[in-house]
Amino acid sequence: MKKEVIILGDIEMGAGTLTDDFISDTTLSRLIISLVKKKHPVDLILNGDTFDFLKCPYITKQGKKTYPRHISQDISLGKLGLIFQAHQRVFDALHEFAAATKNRLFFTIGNHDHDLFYKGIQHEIRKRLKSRGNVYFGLQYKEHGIYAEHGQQYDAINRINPQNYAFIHKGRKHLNLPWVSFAVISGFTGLKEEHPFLERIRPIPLLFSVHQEAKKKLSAHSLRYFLKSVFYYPFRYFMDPTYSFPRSLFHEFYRRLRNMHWDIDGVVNVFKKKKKKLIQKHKIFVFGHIHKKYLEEKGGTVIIHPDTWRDEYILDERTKKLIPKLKHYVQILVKDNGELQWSLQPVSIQRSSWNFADVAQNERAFIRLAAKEEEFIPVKM
Ligand SMILES: [Mn+2]
Repeated sequence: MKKEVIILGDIEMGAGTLTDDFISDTTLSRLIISLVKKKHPVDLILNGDTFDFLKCPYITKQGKKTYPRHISQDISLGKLGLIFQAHQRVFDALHEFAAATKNRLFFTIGNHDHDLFYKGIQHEIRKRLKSRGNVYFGLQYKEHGIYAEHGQQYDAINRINPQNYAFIHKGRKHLNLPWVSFAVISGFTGLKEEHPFLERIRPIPLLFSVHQEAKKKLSAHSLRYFLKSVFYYPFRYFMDPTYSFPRSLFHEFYRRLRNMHWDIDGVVNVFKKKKKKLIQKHKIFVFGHIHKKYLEEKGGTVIIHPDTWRDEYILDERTKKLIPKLKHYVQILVKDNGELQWSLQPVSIQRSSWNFADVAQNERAFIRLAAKEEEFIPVKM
């Protein structure tokens, strides 16, 4: 065999606080270590949203927890330090993986880790992993007829601008995030701290149907933020680009607000329309972003979403029980003759199912319990 390619995404590592939903450090580091033992070269692609910089707090010099919307490289570096601390085992495993120069590690950039555009962030990650020139950052991975990217570019409201990943405001460089990302930072991190567990539950419409209070709260919250973004912020903060509202997306946001539509729209159909040429040149396509398992095979081409590595649950409509999602990765063997053999591999985790009613009563207790079941040690909260 020439090479093995492993693709997984949406790990969303944060600072280990209430806004961090990644707790599967044991399972993920075990998987990475299993790759270290392989004799052949391995390309490991962490396919976007590897880090959740968006919901990761920044601790000021005075020790205060904040969620700033003006994200200079120093702010990003501060957050990265917290993420390294909270998820040491994952970075230790990645370091072991990258210690063999036959292996290569790719971070594709997603909407939650836009900060990876900063050269200083790339440098710190390479330093932490003691890279031997085999750690890469970019928007896509395309080799051996395999194409992987996060997928936010086919989602109108989360689309980023790679040519202008940052802007200058008051003489300093800050990340140029999509409007939704600024809304998450300023409008929703507080709500996430209040309801840290509810946000891990899918499908969202079913969640709202059994928890009217959460629906009302989110609805009121979003409406307020939306109205301010259109009628107030652009005037109050006229010179500040983080407050500019994309007029072209007004109808889209309005529609979503009216329908309480919080799921991410599928990216596959938009990709197919926009990238016809690219599709002809590759055989296997892997995306993230939507946090749903998806598989489509047709005429020798396959499109795969391996789902998320966040701690997420499916609410069972009949029993009202929360079923923990499995984790998945895409494994592709590149044979000596260039032939590709792919599979979508599930990774089982030992987890309990809980009654939704119990969880909703005491979200923080169940956040702690979930962490305990996966041997993850949260930061004091
Ligand atoms: Mn994403």
